[in-house]
Amino acid sequence: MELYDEETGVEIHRQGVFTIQPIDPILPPEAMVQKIKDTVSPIVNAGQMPVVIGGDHSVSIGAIEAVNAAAGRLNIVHFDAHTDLRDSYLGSRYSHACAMRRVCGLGNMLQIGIRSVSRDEIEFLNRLNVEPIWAREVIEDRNSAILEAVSRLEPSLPTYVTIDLDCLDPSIMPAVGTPEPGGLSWTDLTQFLSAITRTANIVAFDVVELAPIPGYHAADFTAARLIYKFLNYIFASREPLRNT
Ligand SMILES: [Mn+2]
Repeated sequence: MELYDEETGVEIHRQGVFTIQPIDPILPPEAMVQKIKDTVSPIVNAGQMPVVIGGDHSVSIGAIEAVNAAAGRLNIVHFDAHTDLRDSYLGSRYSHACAMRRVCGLGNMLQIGIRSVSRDEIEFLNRLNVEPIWAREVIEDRNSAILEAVSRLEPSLPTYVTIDLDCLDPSIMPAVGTPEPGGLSWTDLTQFLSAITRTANIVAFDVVELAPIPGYHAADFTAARLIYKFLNYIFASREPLRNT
């Protein structure tokens, strides 16, 4: 992967990227949430930006709780085909299908790219009086969808972005557990991230749900490029670059 970003001119690795050891999965799910929270908290408290890579979308719960504990109320920007607002799924309240239900009380939730939802989830959204930015709205008119998203951020709040890779169309991101047709393009997603980065103070993000298909490396590469692209957007708007 090319480390120079052709769009921003940033080489984020010069700012320093440190990869910690993977967190071993443990049971039960509540204990895993706590373990992720305990891992992310010292990173936030040290003033660093955690980038959490899953795995199952439930990894976002502990990460968002850790950032909320340190930074208070958040904008929580959620890219996904699914709302993940079930109260429980297959017997667990910490399933990937419940990730946003567990954390939506920690801030101002904005969901983008949604195109698969249950009746219960719609009723829950109605009670919260919020509506997702649907995938079809992005595809019909990306620029107005971006303006809508930006207008719904609370500028004073630190911002956590969680990206379920199934927000992308399966034609470019088939390597997910629950693919849905009619998704975002690479340009849709990156233009949203660019606009959000210019509006809000991003303090952490995650990229989740990659389920690699053996022999199909395009999806893995896309996930890696997305992480670097987003980091480049974030840090392009901050410190001047060191050109050495
Ligand atoms: Mn999803």
